Amino acid sequence: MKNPGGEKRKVEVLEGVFDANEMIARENQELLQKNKACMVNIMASPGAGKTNLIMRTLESIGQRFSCAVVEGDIAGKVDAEKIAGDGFPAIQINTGGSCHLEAKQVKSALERLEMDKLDLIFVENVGNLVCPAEFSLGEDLKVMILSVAEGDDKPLKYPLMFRESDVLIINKMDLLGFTDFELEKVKPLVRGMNPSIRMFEISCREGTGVEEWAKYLEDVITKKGESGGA
Ligand SMILES: Nc1nc2c(ncn2[C@@H]2O[C@H](COP(=O)(O)OP(=O)(O)O)[C@@H](O)[C@H]2O)c(=O)[nH]1
Ligand SMILES: [Mg+2]
Repeated sequence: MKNPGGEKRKVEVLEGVFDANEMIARENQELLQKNKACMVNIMASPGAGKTNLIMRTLESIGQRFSCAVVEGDIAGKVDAEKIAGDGFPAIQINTGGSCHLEAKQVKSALERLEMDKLDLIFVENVGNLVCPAEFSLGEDLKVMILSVAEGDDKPLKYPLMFRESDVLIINKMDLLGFTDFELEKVKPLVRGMNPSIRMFEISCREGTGVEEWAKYLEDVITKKGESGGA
């Protein structure tokens, strides 16, 4: 035996990482509840349309609700600059190589925002269909985007993300006819994996489907606003 106890120690370390994250995620939840603010975690592959979806949604509801965005990227601040350019508070987190956001990074971003004035905080997670699904941030809603250009086999390859999400946005519907993406195959497949998931078909490019999604989100924000609070 080359590494006695090695595997067990690795498992214990991993459990420790998840437990520590879970604890801070709960603190984030409490902070959000105290301020009656809603946090939405947007997860997808790089290029699926996370930033565009956030910007389109803010176009639709950003005047009625007070909104801010936390941007997670390995490096750079391109997305935060785009959001700030539209006049919304934006905080960039650089993970420096890590492929997902953790609750403690989001906590430090929330502490820099005027939480008592906010109704909605979008968190754009790092582009990745794997690890973001494993790290809770204390969010009210986990939203994943699958764009039709990525192919319709993704639920089979990345089942955890599809199982964990509350909402699936199928984006780039304007490109459907140029791809072999089979909508009628994907929807029942995802429904079978996650019976309660909400699905919206959207084109951020053309704006189609955005209103229906925005209406759904508006109801979630309003319910949170009417809940307990401080
Ligand atoms: N055709 C098309 N392109 C889109 C759509 N949504 C986003 N894009 C493009 O896809 C690219 C990546 O979008 P972005 O929002 O930056 O993706 P992110 O990396 O997930 O944040 C950009 O060139 C967008 O213009 C859409 O609905 N249709
Ligand atoms: Mg982006």
